[in-house]
Amino acid sequence: MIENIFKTPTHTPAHLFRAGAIYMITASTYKKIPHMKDDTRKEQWLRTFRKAAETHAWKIIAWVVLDNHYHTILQAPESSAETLPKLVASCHKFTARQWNDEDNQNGRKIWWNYWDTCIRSEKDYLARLNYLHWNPVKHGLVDDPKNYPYSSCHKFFADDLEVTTQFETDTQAHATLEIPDDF
Ligand code: NI
Repeated sequence: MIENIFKTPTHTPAHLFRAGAIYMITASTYKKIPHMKDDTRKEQWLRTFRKAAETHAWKIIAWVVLDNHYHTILQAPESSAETLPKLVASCHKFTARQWNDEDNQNGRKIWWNYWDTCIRSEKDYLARLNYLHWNPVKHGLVDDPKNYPYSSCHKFFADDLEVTTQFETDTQAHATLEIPDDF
């Protein structure tokens, strides 16, 4: 189980939706190979991604990790969002090296592409947040997002019943989002 999930305020102030402040990232493994099938690998991804975010002063708002991809929502530092490629590259480089060492496969390509979208409204933010936490259901892993341990779902909604209700009833909005997710 992933413990020690940081807590974030669930009501993100509207002023955060200034240009370039909040991003959704999706990244997948090369050829959709399930390199993160093991719990340990999912934990390693989370630990590494957190470290990379911290290094570049980005704040992780929400995350979900599956066997061959992940989705996260991030807040850029006040200065600018230009360090995002560095953040992702750093996480991918470190995890690739670690997993290739473990599997004795030097130089193997682990990660494929990543996609980022700037979130510009609170409505879009909530729809994407719901999409992210419902992702294990979409991928057929669980019936209820709360039964999937590798996301920020639990802590995120732990003490905000209003948002939880919205979260559970807003699944229709997911259909209109254009998020690469054929994994
Ligand atoms: Ni997905």
